[in-house]
Amino acid sequence: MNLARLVGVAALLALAGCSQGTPAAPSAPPPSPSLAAASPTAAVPPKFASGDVRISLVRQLSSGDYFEQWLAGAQAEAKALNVKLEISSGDGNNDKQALNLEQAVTGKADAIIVDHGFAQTVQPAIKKAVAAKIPLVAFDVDPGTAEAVTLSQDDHQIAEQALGALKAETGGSGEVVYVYVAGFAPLDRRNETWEQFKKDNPAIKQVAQIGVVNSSTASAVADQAKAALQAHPGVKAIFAPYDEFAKGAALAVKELGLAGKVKIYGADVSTADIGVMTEPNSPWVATSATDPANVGRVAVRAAALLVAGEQVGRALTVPPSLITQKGLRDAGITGVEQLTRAFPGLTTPDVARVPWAAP
Ligand code: SR1
Repeated sequence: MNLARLVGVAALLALAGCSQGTPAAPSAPPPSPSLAAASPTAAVPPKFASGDVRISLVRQLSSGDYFEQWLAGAQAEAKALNVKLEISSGDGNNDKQALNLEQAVTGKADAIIVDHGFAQTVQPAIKKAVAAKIPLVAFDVDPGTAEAVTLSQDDHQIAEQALGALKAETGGSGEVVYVYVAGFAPLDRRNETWEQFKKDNPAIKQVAQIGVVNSSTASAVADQAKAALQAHPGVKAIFAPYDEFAKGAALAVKELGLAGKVKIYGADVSTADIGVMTEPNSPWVATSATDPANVGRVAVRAAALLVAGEQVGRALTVPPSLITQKGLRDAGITGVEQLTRAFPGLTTPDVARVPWAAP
C-alpha cells in the first residue's frame, strides 16, 4: 500500500471514530504525552503550602447536572491545591450574583472566579476587582476588561458538532425546533453558529424557537416543546444546545409518542444525560460536550496560577467532543467516568497547568 493510500485509510478510520462520535471501547487508553510528564516541576508557593489562599467562586446558576458537576471539579481541584474555595450562587438572580461579587471584592479574596452571569450585572463589580488588583477568571461571561482571564468551552465548535450530526441525519433539510435563551454568553455563541448554519443550509427551516432558563429548566422546556411539536407536526429535529434543554425536549418527544420521528441534537453531558440518551427509543441522538468537572478544575487552576503570579493565557478554551447515542450504546458507556476514559480528550491537563502540582 502506498503512502497516500495509507493516509487515506487512516483518515477514514479517524472519521468513523471521531466525526460520528463513536468512542473507542472503554479500555484503558495509553497515557497521553501530557499525562506521562505529570510530575510537578516547581516548589509549592508558601501561601499555598500554608493553606492561606482564598478563591471566591461567584456563580450565577447552581442547579442542574452541568453546574453540579462543574462545582465538584472545582472543589476537587481546590482541595488538591490546598485552596479555600468560597462559593456563592445567585441562583438565577442576577442582582444577588452582583452583590455576591461585590462582597468577594470587599472581602479581599486572593482571586475571584465569576461563573456565568450577565455582562451588565457583573461588569461593574469586575471593574472594582481589577482596581483592587484581585486577579479574576471569567467563565462563560464577558468581563468587559482585558485584565481578566476568560475561560470558555469552544461554543462555536459545540454547535458545529451537534449541527453536523443534525445535517448528516436529516440530509440537510426539514423543519427544526430551536431552543435558545439570549443573554447567556455560551448560548449566544452557539446561536451565532446556528444563525450561520441556517444561512448555509436554506432547506433547514426553523419553525419555532422556544427556551427558558430557571430552576426547573427541563420541565419548562418540555412543556414548550410539546406545544411547538403539536403546532408543527412536520418537525424532524430539535436543536437544543444545553443539556437541560435537551432533557426537556426528550421528555416532550417521548410523551407525544414521536420517538423515531423527531431527533434531538444537544450539548453537555452527565451520567443522567447518558442515561436519557441510551434508554430504549430515546430521541436524543447526539450531544457535543466537554467534561464539566474538568472545566471547573481548569477555572480553579487558572485562578491559582494568577494568585502565584504565574503567566496564564488571556483566553482559555476547552474543546468539546461529539458523543453519539450509537457510540455510547456500542461501547456500553453508562456514566461520565467511563466516558472520560473512552474520550481522553475530555481531560485537559495542559490547559492552565499548575507547575507545582501533579495534573
Ligand atoms: C444557561 S447557560 C448553560 C450552558 O452553560 C455551560 O456553558 C454549559 O455548557 C451549558 O450548556
